[in-house]
Amino acid sequence: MSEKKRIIFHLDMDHFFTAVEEREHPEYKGKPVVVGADPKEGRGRGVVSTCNYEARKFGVRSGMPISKAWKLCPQAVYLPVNYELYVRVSNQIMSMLRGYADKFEQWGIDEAFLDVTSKVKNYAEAEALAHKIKREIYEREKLTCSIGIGPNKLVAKIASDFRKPDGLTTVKEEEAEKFLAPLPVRKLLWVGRKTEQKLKALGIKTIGDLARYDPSVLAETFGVMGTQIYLMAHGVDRSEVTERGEIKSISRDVTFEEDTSDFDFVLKTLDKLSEEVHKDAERQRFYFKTVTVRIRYENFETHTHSKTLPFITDRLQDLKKTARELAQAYLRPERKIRLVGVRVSNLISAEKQKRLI
Ligand code: TTP
Ligand code: MG
Repeated sequence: MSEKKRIIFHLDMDHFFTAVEEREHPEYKGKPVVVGADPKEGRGRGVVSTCNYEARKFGVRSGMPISKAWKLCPQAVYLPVNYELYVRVSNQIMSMLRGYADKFEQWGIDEAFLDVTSKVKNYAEAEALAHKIKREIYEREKLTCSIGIGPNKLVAKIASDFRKPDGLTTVKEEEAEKFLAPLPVRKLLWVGRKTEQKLKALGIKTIGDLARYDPSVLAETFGVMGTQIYLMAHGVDRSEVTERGEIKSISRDVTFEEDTSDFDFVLKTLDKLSEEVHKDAERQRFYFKTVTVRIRYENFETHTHSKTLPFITDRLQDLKKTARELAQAYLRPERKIRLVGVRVSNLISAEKQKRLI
């Protein structure tokens, strides 16, 4: 007997950071709102984290330099990122959602996959459940979301993005290929800008183009990923919804062979640790916000010192610079150092950050 076909939801909150801000400040309602770096009347550095749909009408987008956003829409309400608040709201939504799923997987701060296979008999019941969830989130949090329903994670994720805000899109297994065909290949998970350019060079722009392409050429050009994206273009994705123990931090430390007061050496070691931590974060596709340095003196007295940056970053230079700054206070000529360590925390999935303009 064949296994029961899966039914998967992907839920994505609408303009999440700004939606939370609007809820907290009803006076912003109807106005363009941008959350991100301080625009400093157009001279500000840093980027837009997100903006509401009113601001999007002016062309403002996530990841855009804040100075450009200011040029496009100087009349918007500009707000700093209140990350702690959004995480709190996110946690409440996620714990509510968990209860509706056989298997649950949070994906970044405002998205989640739910495997609801055993909870519903068919797609009609799945839609009713999705409406119920949307209503409940609205009643509890006064926030809207968009849900995609599909036979697997891939199709569900693309479906949730299809009609936004406050959308609900269902794509059954037999409809998947047709639904995907006209969409740009970029919509497939893991197709970044570079792959997109390479595919374009082969004349592949839409998912349909990719589905019709010779899979052996794709395998030659892109290796394993070539085969994967070919299957994805046909709406095939066997990956399971899996609860991931959220990774809270990434760290590295080193104990010196001999205790040292050569501070140039200590700082260079710190740089190296920063590079390793950065590489790990990059591999796991995390951005970070908090940097912590740990120093142990020869008598085992240990200190940690943290700094939370005013922005989310993935830049090595931000990490190195902050780690060096934090370490300065502990470099005292009379105290030899035994161990140094670097940690990044307050992690956010890079999936959220990658769509740069
Ligand atoms: P998204 O779900 O990608 O965006 P969104 O919720 O703001 O808008 P949409 O209605 O299109 O879903 O990201 C969720 C949050 O993650 C977003 O509110 C802010 C943050 N974020 C960044 O900090 N930087 C980014 O580049 C992106 C894309 C998101
Ligand atoms: Mg969202």
